[in-house]
Amino acid sequence: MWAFLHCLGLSLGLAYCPAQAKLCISRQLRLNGDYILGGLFPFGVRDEDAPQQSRPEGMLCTQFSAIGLLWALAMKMAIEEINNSSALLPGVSLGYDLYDTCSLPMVTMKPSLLFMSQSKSRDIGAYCNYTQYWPRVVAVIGPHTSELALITGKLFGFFLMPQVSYGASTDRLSNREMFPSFFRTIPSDRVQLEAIVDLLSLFDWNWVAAVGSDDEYGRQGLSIFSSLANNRSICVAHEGILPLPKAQDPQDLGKVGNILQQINQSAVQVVVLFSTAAAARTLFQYCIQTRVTPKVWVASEAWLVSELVVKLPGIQRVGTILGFLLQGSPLPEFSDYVARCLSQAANQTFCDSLGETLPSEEDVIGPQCPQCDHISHENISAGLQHHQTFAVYAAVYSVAHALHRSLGCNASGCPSRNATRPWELVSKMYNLRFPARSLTLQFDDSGNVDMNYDLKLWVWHRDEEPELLTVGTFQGSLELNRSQIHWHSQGNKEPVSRCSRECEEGQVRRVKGFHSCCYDCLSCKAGTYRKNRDDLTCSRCPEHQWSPDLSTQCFPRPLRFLAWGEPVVVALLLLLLLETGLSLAALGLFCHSRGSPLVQASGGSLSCFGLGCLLLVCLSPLFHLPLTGCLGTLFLRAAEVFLASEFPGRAGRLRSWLRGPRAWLLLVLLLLAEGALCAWYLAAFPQRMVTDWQVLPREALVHCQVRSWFSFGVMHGVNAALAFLCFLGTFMVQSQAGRYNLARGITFAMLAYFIIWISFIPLLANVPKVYQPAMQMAAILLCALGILTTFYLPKCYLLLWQQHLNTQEFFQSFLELGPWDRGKEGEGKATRDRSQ
Ligand SMILES: *[C@@H]1O[C@H](CO)[C@@H](O)[C@H](O)[C@H]1NC(C)=O
Ligand SMILES: *[C@@H]1O[C@H](CO)[C@@H](O)[C@H](O)[C@H]1NC(C)=O
Ligand SMILES: *[C@@H]1O[C@H](CO)[C@@H](O)[C@H](O)[C@H]1NC(C)=O
Ligand SMILES: *[C@@H]1O[C@H](CO)[C@@H](O)[C@H](O)[C@H]1NC(C)=O
Ligand SMILES: *[C@@H]1O[C@H](CO)[C@@H](O)[C@H](O)[C@H]1NC(C)=O
Ligand SMILES: *[C@@H]1O[C@H](CO)[C@@H](O)[C@H](O)[C@H]1NC(C)=O
Ligand SMILES: *[C@@H]1O[C@H](CO)[C@@H](O)[C@H](O)[C@H]1NC(C)=O
Ligand SMILES: *[C@@H]1O[C@H](CO)[C@@H](O)[C@H](O)[C@H]1NC(C)=O
Ligand SMILES: *[C@@H]1O[C@H](CO)[C@@H](O)[C@H](O)[C@H]1NC(C)=O
Ligand SMILES: CC(=O)N[C@H]1CO[C@H](CO)[C@@H](O)[C@@H]1O
Repeated sequence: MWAFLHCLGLSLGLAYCPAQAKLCISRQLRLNGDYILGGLFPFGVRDEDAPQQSRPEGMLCTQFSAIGLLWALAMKMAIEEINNSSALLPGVSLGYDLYDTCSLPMVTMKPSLLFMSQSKSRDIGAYCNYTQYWPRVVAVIGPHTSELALITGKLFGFFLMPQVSYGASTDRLSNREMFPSFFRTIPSDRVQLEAIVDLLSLFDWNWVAAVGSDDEYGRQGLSIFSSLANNRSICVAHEGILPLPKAQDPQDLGKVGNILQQINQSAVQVVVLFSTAAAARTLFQYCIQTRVTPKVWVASEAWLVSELVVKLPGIQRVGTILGFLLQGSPLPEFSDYVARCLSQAANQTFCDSLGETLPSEEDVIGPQCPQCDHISHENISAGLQHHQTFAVYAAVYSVAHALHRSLGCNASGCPSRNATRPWELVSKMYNLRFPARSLTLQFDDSGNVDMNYDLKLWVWHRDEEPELLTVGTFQGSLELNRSQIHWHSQGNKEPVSRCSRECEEGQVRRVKGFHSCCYDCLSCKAGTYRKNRDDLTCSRCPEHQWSPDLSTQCFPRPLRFLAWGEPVVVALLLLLLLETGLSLAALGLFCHSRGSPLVQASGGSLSCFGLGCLLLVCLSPLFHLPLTGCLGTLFLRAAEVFLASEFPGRAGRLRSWLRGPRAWLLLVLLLLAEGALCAWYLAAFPQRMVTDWQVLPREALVHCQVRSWFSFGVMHGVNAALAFLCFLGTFMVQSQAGRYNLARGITFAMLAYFIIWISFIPLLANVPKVYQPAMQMAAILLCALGILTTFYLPKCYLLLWQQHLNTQEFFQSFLELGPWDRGKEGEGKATRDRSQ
């Protein structure tokens, strides 16, 4: 009843509207020709409060959608252009038959069936074989939404009727098997979503919300966006599905509120809104009402330029809006063409001349666009620059070029005017390359064309409608002009939309929770480093490299060894100089006064030899051998003292072994034994340089390895045994008053020897490994210096400054052993005489 009244009211309204002259646009939506192209355009929008249908009647779409009519006019213009042109399809005329889809599948079905009906009839026959079937149209342009294209695409796909959409962008339509005859003159949504993901990563926004409308377009877009974002390490904090505003019930508003609340809670600053214009409008209405803090809204093409959103009061308060729009090619004369059409349609003479060009289908399909006859230029002027107009224009050209090829036409004419059936056209359209204005487009394997996108930003000048400013382009990759972007945020600051702040250099992420974008930052310790920006753990440096704390790279470790110029080495050198100087001086002095009683008592030429060995201890690389020489001379002295004090009677017999050539023989034997040990040590465990990576954190320590501590000990053992015997033989020996005690010098020397080597062991274990070689050298030098100062230097002192003590009597304890070497005695006497 209500519906009836509504219809009545509408028709009455139209009838009682004499001020607005009736146009005849609805009668120009069809044209006869050799080949007819069907067209599906959204001329109307269904009344929101129209009742639910309970019977399969024709549906009434009363609201006018200007953009649908403009697209239809673009198709009309393209076909006229082709008809006028002599290059494309010469002599062949194209016709068209355009119907309303009302953006509803139920409304779209009827014209689709009509297109498939046999020409000059309204029947669709049921046959086994449709190769000989002649449908009314040769191709269909449209429909414009993915929702509708998914339905018609399958229907036309069965008959292999070519269908070229100018607006259905869902990625599912790229499926060649499901939609074998579907083509479109726009890229799939995937391309636009790749551009959006590029935009997000360019601004480092990795914590975003994604909202899609509750239809094919939104759901598919959302799912592709999620997978693309995931691949680029962008986290989708919240995903929401916006209800379509078809049936406005409070539950839906509640859903919108929920989505907004969750967006608000997750603290994202950027929302990707992949939705139809109508759904976006409801969201923004709610947004403006509840005063949600301004955000960055990344728009999908469907609502970026839609009047529904642009004209929403208060829309400038929702924040920054940007999105991608197809570039296409401009159609500068289109607005003139539309104006001409409108003025022609108002010309009664012209309208009367139209006549019936095609059999009228009004009885089955209803009036094609009754609303179109009651418009003025103002009603449609806003949509004149719509970016999809070019897609319609290009769609017509793609069919025309395919037909041109199918008929084998050239510039002068078409040889066979034999009719081409729709399915023959489909094969010609695969991978078809065709020019459309300034662009050359090509259908790829899935029937899409490649086109560039412009990044558009909404810029408001005072309270007017926003201007769309181009701030970047996407041609496989995004190029951006950042200086042109005005953020609708406080102080035009670039918004930051991240879950966690960027980690500093040398820190890695420890992800907390579900999202990889939310993390704590952990610092890499020395010896480890952050290899890649997104690493979750610190990597260890290779052995030959080091790194400080918080590092992003490793540095090579320089070799470390005791080098000339280091303070320790300088000190050692000074010690060596002192030792060598003193030894040389003592040696000179001893040799000079070789025959004096003092030197004779100390061993004579043997003591000179001992001093020489002591000098060599510091200068030769293998100190054990000269040390044995030195200790050997002292040992002979100590043995003599021991015999003299313990076995005074028998000493004389043994003394010949301790002096003269036999003593030398003994010494040589000792040296040979030690020499053999040294040779064995060097042969069995050759010196090897090793590089130690563990000891020093930043450098590699190079040192000589002691490969067998046992053999090392054995070599030391000979010397230690000699020293021990010396010590045992001399430490108890008493001297008579007023006599020189030779034993005490040896005791002290051995004490020095033992103190130095015994303290060397714990010191060596405790000094840093770098200084261990220095420690060893110091021990050798100090050992030599100790023997020098305790045994030889006091004697030098006596030789130099206490000449009067250098007498036979003073050194009596020895000399009383028996007759002294006669030759030397005179000398000794002479010295004594001289000193007196
Ligand atoms: C086609 O040619 C006719 C006259 O030949 C002209 O009036 C019309 O504007 C042309 N149409 C287009 C779209 O160029
Ligand atoms: C369908 O018809 C065509 C032409 O009439 C014929 O060549 C073809 O073999 C037929 N196909 C089948 C499966 O019958
Ligand atoms: C991410 O994208 C790259 C490049 O497009 C592709 O090679 C890779 O397979 C993708 N990875 C995932 C997990 O989708
Ligand atoms: C958004 O969150 C802020 C603070 O977190 C709160 O003040 C505001 O009311 C919330 N708005 C909505 C619409 O939930
Ligand atoms: C109306 O159209 C006719 C024929 O197309 C033309 O001769 C006439 O000049 C037009 N009138 C106006 C006012 O444009
Ligand atoms: C066209 O615009 C006029 C004035 O703006 C308006 O009254 C009329 O309803 C519009 N017509 C349609 C079909 O939208
Ligand atoms: C066009 O095709 C016809 C017949 O195929 C041929 O005779 C003619 O030379 C062609 N013209 C041009 C310009 O190629
Ligand atoms: C095409 O036309 C020629 C003559 O114009 C005719 O001989 C031929 O059989 C026709 N082919 C088809 C497929 O209709
Ligand atoms: C970016 O925009 C500024 C201001 O409009 C302009 O001067 C500059 O040339 C643009 N740069 C690029 C690379 O487009
Ligand atoms: C409406 C229109 O432009 N029709 C033209 C179609 O093409 C033929 C031949 O090219 C012309 O003669 C028509 O005028």
